[in-house]
Amino acid sequence: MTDPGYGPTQLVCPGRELSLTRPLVMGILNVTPDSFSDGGVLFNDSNLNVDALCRAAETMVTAGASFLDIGGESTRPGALSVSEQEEMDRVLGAIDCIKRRFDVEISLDTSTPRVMLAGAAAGVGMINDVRALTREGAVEAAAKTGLPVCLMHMQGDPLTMQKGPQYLDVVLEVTAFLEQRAAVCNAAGISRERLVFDPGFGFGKTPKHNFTLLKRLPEVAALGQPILVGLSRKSMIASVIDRDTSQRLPASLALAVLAMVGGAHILRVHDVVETMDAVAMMSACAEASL
Ligand code: 7PM
Repeated sequence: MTDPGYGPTQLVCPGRELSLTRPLVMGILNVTPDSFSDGGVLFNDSNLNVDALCRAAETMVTAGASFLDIGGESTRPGALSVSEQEEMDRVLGAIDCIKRRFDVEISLDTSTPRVMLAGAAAGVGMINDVRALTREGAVEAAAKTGLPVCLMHMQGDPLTMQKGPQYLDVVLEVTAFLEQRAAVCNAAGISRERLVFDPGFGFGKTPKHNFTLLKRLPEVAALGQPILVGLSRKSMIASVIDRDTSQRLPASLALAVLAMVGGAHILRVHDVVETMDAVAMMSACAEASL
């Protein structure tokens, strides 16, 4: 639970300081033709479906989302990487469409330096890199943007990460990786205040690894950075109960509450309306007077 008494209290985006005393919700707007849960509703036959994008964004912003996460390169296990220009075209159209209509922070889900720079110029509020700035030139590009950056742990790459992931201690290895990436960022001029840490649920982890990370999330939160978690509709749910992606809302809400109790500050979810209610219940409990 994010005790208001300690830990990070705010995240600074250009033109907005977001308070972290209550967990924040990040709505997922996957603009890839093959996003695993909404099956390319927002982007298909290489055209951005602007109406669908705006409707989804409107619902999420109205419900209280603090961020909308826009990603143009699928990170589905086995996904082939997309060309830089294709990724650029997908995300820039969506960023422009959102920026013109909504007052909400855009989180840009990319590992590509050129896309980071273009996204920053187009007004995104945070870089969300599932590869923790490990691509050539990514640290330098992120430093140049001046934006906050979410560093996520992934073992291997999307093509191979789920082929028998192994750890001696998944929590110790994830926290060591995040600290090591933070040190690289600091050396490149990205101050610690700009860094958000994410354990990367489902990215090179077995179900047991994922549940161990969730159970021991306080150890990740103890690093002192804002914690972002992506648990929504993920396959760790299907490893326990037989539900396809469209039937995973109750379990996703249960995982969101467990993550908040464990110290998560930002919840990356598909279902913003419902998750905001879980945040309200969590906050009512956390803020109850002694
Ligand atoms: C296929 C597999 C499609 C996995 C989509 C996914 C995270 C993220 C994603 C996360 C951060 C999904 C993922 N997951 N960014 N982007 N943390 N920071 O389930 O857990 O949305 S893509």
